[in-house]
Amino acid sequence: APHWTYAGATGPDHWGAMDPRFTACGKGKDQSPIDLESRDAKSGKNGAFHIAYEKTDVALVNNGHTIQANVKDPNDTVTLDGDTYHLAQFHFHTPSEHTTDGQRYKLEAHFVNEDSNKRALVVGVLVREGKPNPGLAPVFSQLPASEESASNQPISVDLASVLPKDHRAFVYTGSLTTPPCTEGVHWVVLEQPIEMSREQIDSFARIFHANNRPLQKANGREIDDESE
Ligand code: BO1
Ligand code: ZN
Repeated sequence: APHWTYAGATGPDHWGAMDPRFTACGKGKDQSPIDLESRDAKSGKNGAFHIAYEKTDVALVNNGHTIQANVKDPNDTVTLDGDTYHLAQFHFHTPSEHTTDGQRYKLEAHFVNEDSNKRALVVGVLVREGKPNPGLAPVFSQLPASEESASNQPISVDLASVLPKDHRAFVYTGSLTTPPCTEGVHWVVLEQPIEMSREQIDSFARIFHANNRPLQKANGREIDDESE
């Protein structure tokens, strides 16, 4: 089977038909990303969450779809509804996949966490153009431009300094935004964007011109707006 892409005959409109394992991409009713509307905000429904990220070592890979930082440290966690999720990796999309009140951002970071049952919880962080981001500088100064070019050097990233201070978020149930588009993913999209410089954003956009899945139908899903 041909590999999936973000445009043309193997682009998002065709993912569902490309492989029987990808049917959710075409037929799923709880797909991501979606537009998040402030006026839909409700509180308390899903219970509070807590993000506990700290300084951690990562290894960068270019997997052809994004640049992914694989995390070794099991100490980075998110808790939601009394369940603990451990950070496995983070990666980026340009432009953003989620929008808030129709607004699309330059970049979106996805922090992918898993619990002991392999259920995924993704923390989405929206990025606008502004000041250089010192916390992400160690990653964005050495983005591997091709699938072969990654070095094996561990990179230290202070994730606590990367997240916005305000942890208010849209919490909803959706899917992986790439094949196999598996549903049942907890999404925690932080309302407050972070800033990165034009140079930092461009260094990613030069490698991946557009690696965002188009908006999906909300189909009446409840979006809860809450703080930790
Ligand atoms: S995303 O954050 O919705 N863009 C996203 C998309 C795909 C994955 C993760 C996040 N992929 C899956 C891998 C699994 C892995 C899981 C959690 O991520 O295919 O093998 O267990 O890391
Ligand atoms: Zn992603």
